[in-house]
Amino acid sequence: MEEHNHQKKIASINDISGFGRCSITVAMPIVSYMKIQLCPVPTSIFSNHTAYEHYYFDDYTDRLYSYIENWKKLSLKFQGIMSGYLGSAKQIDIVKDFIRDFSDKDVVIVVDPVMGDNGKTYIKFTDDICERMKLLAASASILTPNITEACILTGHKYKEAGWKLNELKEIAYTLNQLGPEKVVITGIKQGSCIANYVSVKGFEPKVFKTKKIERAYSGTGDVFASIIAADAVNGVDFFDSVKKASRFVKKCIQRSVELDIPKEDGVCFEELLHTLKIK
Ligand code: PXL
Repeated sequence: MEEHNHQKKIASINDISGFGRCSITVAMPIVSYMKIQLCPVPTSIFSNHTAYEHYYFDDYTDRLYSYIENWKKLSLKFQGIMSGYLGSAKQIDIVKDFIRDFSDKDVVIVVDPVMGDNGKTYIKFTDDICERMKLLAASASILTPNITEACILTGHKYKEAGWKLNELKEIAYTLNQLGPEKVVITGIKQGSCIANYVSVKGFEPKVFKTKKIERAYSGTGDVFASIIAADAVNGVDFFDSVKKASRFVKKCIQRSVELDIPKEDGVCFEELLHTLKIK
């Protein structure tokens, strides 16, 4: 039988949104640019993501078992597995099964526990889905929640701003204790800056700050997680990777503001992809 594992690959279990730059339409170009083949496991197909007033969506959950079965028959091996938007408890279980069936200790597992932003859950995210996301988070080697999602996962009360370092330390510690060796909490508002809090088991936590830009775009978490996943597979140091991903996201937001792109349309990373360092 032919061998299909001559190049590094990441399996991305996420939705396909045709418009609004998020999920697989973001992960695919970024991870490919970083010299890794991205293999999508599409959980649903959306005309555009759910932050728009209307959207069409086709749930792919029931077809995923046959889809994944064929990857087993091809004996595909992945160096990375990443998950993003999962709109039902069943999809979360499918990701857990995928991790069980396709990973060993060398496989990087990046879980972006997409559930909400700005203190609110996205439409469709019930308490049951959030509870199951906690179980999935436990399987991650790298977890990339925003501060809203970090609060949901730990039961901490959300606040807009005014986060103290010891509060963040406690939240990050709780997330590390769930399982993931590496945690980065994104989008923490601190005065005129946005901070990312990075916690790696056995190391002192670090905080990275970038200047806040007064427009919050959809899909920035997907850009961030894609760079983190590709870097991890490429062997880049986690702290360096967080710095690089935060700076890239900031530049994308700046360019999107210059082009007056509506915030739901996501950031125009295409304009800047050539500036992203691969290693
Ligand atoms: O970027 C997160 C995301 C991904 N996919 C879909 C979404 C959202 C956030 O709203 O609706 C379909």
